[in-house]
Amino acid sequence: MTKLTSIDYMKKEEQFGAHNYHPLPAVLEKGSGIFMWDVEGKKYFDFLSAYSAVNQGHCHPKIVEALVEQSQKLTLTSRAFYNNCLGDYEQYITRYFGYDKVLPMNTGAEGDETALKLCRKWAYKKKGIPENKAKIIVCEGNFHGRTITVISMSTDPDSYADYGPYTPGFVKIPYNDIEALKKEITDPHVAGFIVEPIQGEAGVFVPDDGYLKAAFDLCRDNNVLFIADEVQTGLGRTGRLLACDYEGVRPDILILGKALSGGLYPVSAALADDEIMLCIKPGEHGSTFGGNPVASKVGIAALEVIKEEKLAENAYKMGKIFREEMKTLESKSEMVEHVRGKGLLNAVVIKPTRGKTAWDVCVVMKDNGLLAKPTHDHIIRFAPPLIINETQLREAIEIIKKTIIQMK
Ligand code: IF1
Repeated sequence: MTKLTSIDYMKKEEQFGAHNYHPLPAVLEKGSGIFMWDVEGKKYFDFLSAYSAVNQGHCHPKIVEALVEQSQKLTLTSRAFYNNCLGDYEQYITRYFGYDKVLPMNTGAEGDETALKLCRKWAYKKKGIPENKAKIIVCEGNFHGRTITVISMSTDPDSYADYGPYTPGFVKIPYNDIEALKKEITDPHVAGFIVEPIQGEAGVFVPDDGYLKAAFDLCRDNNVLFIADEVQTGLGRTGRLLACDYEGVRPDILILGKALSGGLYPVSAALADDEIMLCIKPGEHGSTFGGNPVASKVGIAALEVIKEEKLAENAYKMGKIFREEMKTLESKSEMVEHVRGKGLLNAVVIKPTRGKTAWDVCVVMKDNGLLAKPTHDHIIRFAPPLIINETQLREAIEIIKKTIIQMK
C-alpha cells in the first residue's frame, strides 16, 4: 500500500469535505509538545496551538492517560443519570476558579450560548426586565463562536452574511470604549455585557489598561452582568490564569473552552454563583455530552497541568521575550508594522510589501518549519503552546525573523 502524500490528503478533503476552511497546505500526522510533523515527516513549531486549545502541548501524557483510562470504563451516561466523575470535576473546577457552580458543555460556542441564556433567565427572574425585552451589550469586532445567535452578535460579514434572520436583543458598541458602554448601560432593559478580555480573532486587540475594570464597575453600578469570554484568553494564555486577573476583575459569568481539555476533547464551561446559575431549572438547558465522564476526567487533568507546570507564569516570561525580539523587526523590515499581545497571545501586523501578504509570510514560514496563520488578511497570530522554553522560543523567533527579512 503506497503511503499517501500531503497532496493526496488535500485532494481528498477538497473532494469529500465542505469547503468551509482555507487551510495552509500542511497535512499533519503527529503532535507532541510544541511540535507537529506532517505526513512526509517534516517537523514544525506549532505557533497556533489550535487557536489556544493546546496550551498544555500536543498529546500531553497526563491528559492522554486520563482520556484513555476513563474511555475504557464509562464514556457517556447522558445527564438522565448521575455518574461518579461529574461531581468531582464540578467541585474541582468551581474551587479552581472560585465560583459556586459550573454548567458543563462541549464547545466554546455552547459555553457562550449558555452564558447568554443564563443572562436572559437572570434578567427576567431576578432583575425584573419585562419578558423578551432583555438586551445584551456586545463589542464590535467580537468573536464568540459560529451558532446563529452568536453570529447575530458579530460585526464581521464573514461570520454573519446570509445567515439571517438574526437573533434580536444585542446592542453593539465599539471595543475598548468606556464612554460608549456608559451611554448604553443605563437602559433598564440591559441585562449583560459580554466581552473578550483581548479580542483574539479581531487581531489580538489588547484594550487599554483599566478598560475591563471600568467596564466591570459600570456593570456593577447598573445591575448588569459582566460576562467574560475567556475561551481563547483563559487558562494561562495571556500570562495569568485568566486575562481578567490582570485587573482583578471577577466576571459574573466566566466562559471557558479550548484548553479546558488540552486539545484532546471538546470541553467548555460557564461558571457563576448561585444567584445566577440557579435561574436555570431542571430540563431548561443541557446537552447530550455536556459533563460526560471522559470530559470530566480530561478537564481535571488539563487544569492540573496548568497549575503544576506553571504555564501562566511561563507564558508571561516567554511572551515578554517574544515581543521584545519581534519589535526589533519593526526597524529592520518594512513588512512589520506593529507587534502586540499579552503572554503568549501575540500578533504581528504585516504591511503588504511588493505584493507579498501575511499569507505569503505564513507559507514561507511553513517551509522554514513554523506554523502560524493570518487572521483578517494582514495580521499573523503567534500563539505557541505555553510549555515552550526559552531555547525553543529563540529558535522559533529566528525562523520568523529569517522568513520576514528574506521576503522579497
Ligand atoms: C473557527 C476564530 C479564534 C473564540 C472565543 C468562543 C469561541 C472561539 C473567544 C467558540 C473560537 C476558534 C473557532 C475556530 C477558529 C478559532 C478562532 F478564528 F474563529 F475566531 F480562535 F479566534 N469564544 N475560536 O475564539 O469556540 O465553538 O470553536 O469551540 O471557527 O474557525 P468553539
